[in-house]
Amino acid sequence: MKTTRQWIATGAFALLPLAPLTALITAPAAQAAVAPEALVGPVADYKLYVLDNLEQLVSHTRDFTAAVQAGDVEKAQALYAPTRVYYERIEPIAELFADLDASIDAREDDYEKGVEDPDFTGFHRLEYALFHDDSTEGMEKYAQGLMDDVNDLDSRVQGLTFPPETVVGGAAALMEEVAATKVSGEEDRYSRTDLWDFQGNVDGAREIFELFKPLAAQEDAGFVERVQDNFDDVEETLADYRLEADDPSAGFESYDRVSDADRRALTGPVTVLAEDLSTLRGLLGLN
Ligand SMILES: [Cu+2]
Repeated sequence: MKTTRQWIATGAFALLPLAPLTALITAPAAQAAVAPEALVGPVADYKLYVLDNLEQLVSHTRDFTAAVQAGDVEKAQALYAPTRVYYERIEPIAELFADLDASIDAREDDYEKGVEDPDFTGFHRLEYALFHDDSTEGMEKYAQGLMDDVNDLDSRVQGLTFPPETVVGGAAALMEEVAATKVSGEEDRYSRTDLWDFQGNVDGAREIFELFKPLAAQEDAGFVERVQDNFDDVEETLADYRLEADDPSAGFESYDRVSDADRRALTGPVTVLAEDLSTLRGLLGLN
């Protein structure tokens, strides 16, 4: 979920003394040699990735919301994080469906009356019920609403055109958001499943990078290598918190167990990654 508040946070991030970002703002990269037609393939492949994740999101949301409807608190709690991963992976392009991003993934802070606000819906409304209240009472309509929104999102994206600058820019913006706000643990404050979301966000941003990588490599091979190393660093840090090293489906430790020092350690490589990714648009001539 990207709100005005987060855009501001992202903007504030841009004020940090980050050399490549500043350089990008003040002196746009020389006209890149990448031909616009060359972007068609990667964008088409990215759309397939998004549609594939949406298919998974639909089926996992069906199970998750069914557990809520059935009043099975324990099952719904267990399905919460694994369901969200598919949404978090496509978050780089959330601005293409901002209304649904709000109803699916907004936080209570985005609403005047917080948790009590009738407009506060979606995953995080259910998270509050499941992990704060330990209950599904009164949640039937929110479960149904989430399922409807996810179905709506799935059908809407089928017919959507993905502007390449939105896709490439989205990867950088999402990593900035992770470093600037998500590391604080604001996203999953009741379930403490933040690391699942981080991994989803990193997966989604990396997919974009990988698809545009051959084009970027033609412009700047050193850049590509650096970004790959950054991604590896972030993934290694996350891997330290996997419950089972060789079974990704086992998920992650509770975010409560990640110390302040470790949260800071995570911010470092994510920040560098965001900084570097923010120059990818310019490199591809998309500014
Ligand atoms: Cu999110």
